[in-house]
Formats: sequence, structure tokens, C-alpha cells
Amino acid sequence: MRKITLKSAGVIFISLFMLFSYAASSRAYKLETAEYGNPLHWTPDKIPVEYRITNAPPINADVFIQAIQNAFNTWQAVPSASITFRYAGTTGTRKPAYDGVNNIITKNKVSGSDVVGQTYIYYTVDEGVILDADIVLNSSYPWSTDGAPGKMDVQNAATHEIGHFCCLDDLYSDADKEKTMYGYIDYGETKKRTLDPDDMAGLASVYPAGSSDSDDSGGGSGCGTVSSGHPPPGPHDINFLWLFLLLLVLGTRYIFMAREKSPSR
Ligand SMILES: [Ca+2]
Ligand SMILES: [Zn+2]
Repeated sequence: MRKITLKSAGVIFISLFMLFSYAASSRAYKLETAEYGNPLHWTPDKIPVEYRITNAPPINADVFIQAIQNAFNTWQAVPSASITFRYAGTTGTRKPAYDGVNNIITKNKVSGSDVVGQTYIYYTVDEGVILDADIVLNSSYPWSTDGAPGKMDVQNAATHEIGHFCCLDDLYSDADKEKTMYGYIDYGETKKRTLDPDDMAGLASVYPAGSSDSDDSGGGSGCGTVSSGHPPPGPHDINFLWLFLLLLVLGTRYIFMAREKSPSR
């Protein structure tokens, strides 16, 4: 059976970490981490995490949007975890970008023809604070929302990508095949819609239920260095912004090339 890689891309400033990352060994779950080992995470001020969905999906928009929302709701419903999401409407955006909006979009050119879905995460290298995350589903594949054979199921793929969107990395061991974070996907597959206990444990390790909202130990307000990576820079920060964007682009390419080596079938 043909298998296809689902990719995650940590899109970052300096991007060596993905290259040396992973021997494929079985483990309960795997967290995405920043350069110094801190798990990628949304901070409490960004939760509920807002997202938008493309206004031009490859199939009927109502069912497409519902399938994506179902996928977010699946992660939100994990009893041992606390992260929540909010659907903020559709978007006309066609490309992933560090633009302060978390978009779920479709695109017919993704980094490799065997890539079904890809998640772009923009984060601070020191603390792993997620600033923006976009999910791209490859519209050159046929899609459905009912697990139809010969098509990719939207909710199945989206649930996997949202695991990346939150904090989780792919698993590739045969022992992980039934988990949502297993890194291969197939036509007609729907098993990733439902979380495995290990997927839930991974989410809860970063967003434990009942956690206080004081987990961001870094200085909270505005200064604008790369490492504390804050929000919308003011006009005086414009040079910094360009440097930041340039590094993001370079980081993106580097990561994608590294990821092309993943076995795909
Ligand atoms: Ca974005
Ligand atoms: Zn993946």
C-alpha cells in the first residue's frame, strides 16, 4: 500500500535542530523542541488559540470547515490537558506566512509531491514560544470528509497536523502505527481522527489540565529581541522585522530539505 509522508516543519531562525533529531525508536510521544531543548508551546495569553480556515478548499467549504473544526475539538476535548481553540472565520490567505494569523489552508504545491500535509511553526529559539502556526494540506491529492477509499480524509490529516500545531512531533516506529502522531498517512484512513492515550499524554505534558497561567518565565512585555520574540514590532523595529523574516525564509528552506530525506513509501 502506498504510504505518504505527513510532514511537520519547525520554521525557525537558526535551524540545525531538525537535522540531528531523530532516530526512529518507539516512544510514547515526542515533543517538538526549540534549539535549547524547550518544548514548543503556546503561552496562556494566546489561548484559546485562534485559527482561520481557507475560503477556497478543494471540496465543499461547509464540510471542509466542519472537518477541521472537529479535528481541533478532538484535541481540545482531552480531559488531562487544557489547551483550547477558537475558530475565527475564513481567510483568503493562500500561503503560509509569519503574519500573526494561524491559517489552515490548501495549496497544490507543497515541498514534495508525497507531502500530504505540512505545519509551519514560527517560534522563539530560546523558550520555544509559538508565535504563529499555519497548516497546509496538499490540494493536489483528492480529499473527502467520509474516509472514502482513494481519497485523503480531511479530519484524519488535520488531527495529525494539529498535533504539530500544538507541540507534538511525528513518530515513525511500527509500534506507533495506531497513534495520531504516526508520520505516515494513507488513502481512506480515518484512524488519526481518534487520539491514542499517548497522543493525549503528549499534549497534557505541555498543557496540563488545571495549570496556572504563569508558565512563561521570560519577560512578558515588549522589547523586541529575536530571542524574546514578541508581537507586532513598532515602526522603530522595522529593520529587525526584515531580518527576522529573512531568517525565517532561510530556516524554512533548510528544514524542508532536511525533511525530504524521510522515507515516504
Ligand atoms: Ca500565519
Ligand atoms: Zn507529521
